[in-house]
Amino acid sequence: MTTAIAHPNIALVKYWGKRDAALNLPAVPSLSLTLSRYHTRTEVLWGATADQVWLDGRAATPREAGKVFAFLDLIDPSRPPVEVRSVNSFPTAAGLASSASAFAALALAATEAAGRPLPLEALSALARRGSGSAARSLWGGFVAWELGERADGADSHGVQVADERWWDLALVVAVVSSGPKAVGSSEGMARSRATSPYYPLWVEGGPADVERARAAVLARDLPALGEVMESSTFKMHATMHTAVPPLLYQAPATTAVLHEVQALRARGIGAWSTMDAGPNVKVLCASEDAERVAEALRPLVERVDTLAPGPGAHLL
Ligand code: 2P0
Repeated sequence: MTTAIAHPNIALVKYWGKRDAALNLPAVPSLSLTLSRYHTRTEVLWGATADQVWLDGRAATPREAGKVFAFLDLIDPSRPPVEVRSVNSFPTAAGLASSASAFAALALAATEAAGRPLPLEALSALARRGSGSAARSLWGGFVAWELGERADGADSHGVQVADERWWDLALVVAVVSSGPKAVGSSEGMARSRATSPYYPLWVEGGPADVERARAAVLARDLPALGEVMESSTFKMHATMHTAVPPLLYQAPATTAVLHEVQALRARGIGAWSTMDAGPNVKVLCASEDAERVAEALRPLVERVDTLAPGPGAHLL
């Protein structure tokens, strides 16, 4: 058994839209923060008695297993049977980027188990084929996912901007609902691209947002990072709301949290919101403000988790 651990990441500047769906090549660059504490732990036995996938202790559905086996075939098309056991320490499929840590951990464990280890950038490009956001979970801290120019996608991978020790920030996760989302990200992205009149503007603005975020991280300028993160979030959700039929990932409590974060800021606490393809809100703030932010959000939601910048994927 080869075991790898990877942590999810939350995009501060979002990936939403593909220029090539088969290769998972993004229409926009993105920039994320890898999280502490939450993780996926994946064990791979290369050369098992039969192909098997276990997720959180249960047999995977045929659809889930099919995605895993297609991914393993990318590593070696004439591979032996493989057994995969993967466990998440956090709720899956609720806009908490479980596919990012899942495919980052699988890419690392499976290439190692197959005796085909890869350098980090190639590993990131491989993880991207499983799920786009997984390209960013190979590194800790702040990670940009570059668009790349090559048709085969080999240069569309993560690049570390600053590691997890660079900046003492917190991400307070307000868990509105830990159930699975109604419309998966790939389908939602395709719908925004095909039907939202705002989608071209969204794509046009992506590179400048990543550059603003990169500069803010390097300058440790939290108001600048918070502002571009909120702007990217709401522009992405505008392409969701204006898709046909509309994609509404928010729940009523989501809006309550967004208002509370604005109220916190009006009281002088530096806190900024982001949302993904789900109802949960993640709030970026200085670690010294995290408890005050968490306290304000707790009455509004199911649960509040306070996370810090976390490390890259690693083998055990
Ligand atoms: C992100 N999301 O940048 C964006 C923001 C959701 C909203 O990446 O289709 O599971 O597997 O490439 O990576 C979630 O989408 O999508 C995602 P696929 P993925 O984090």
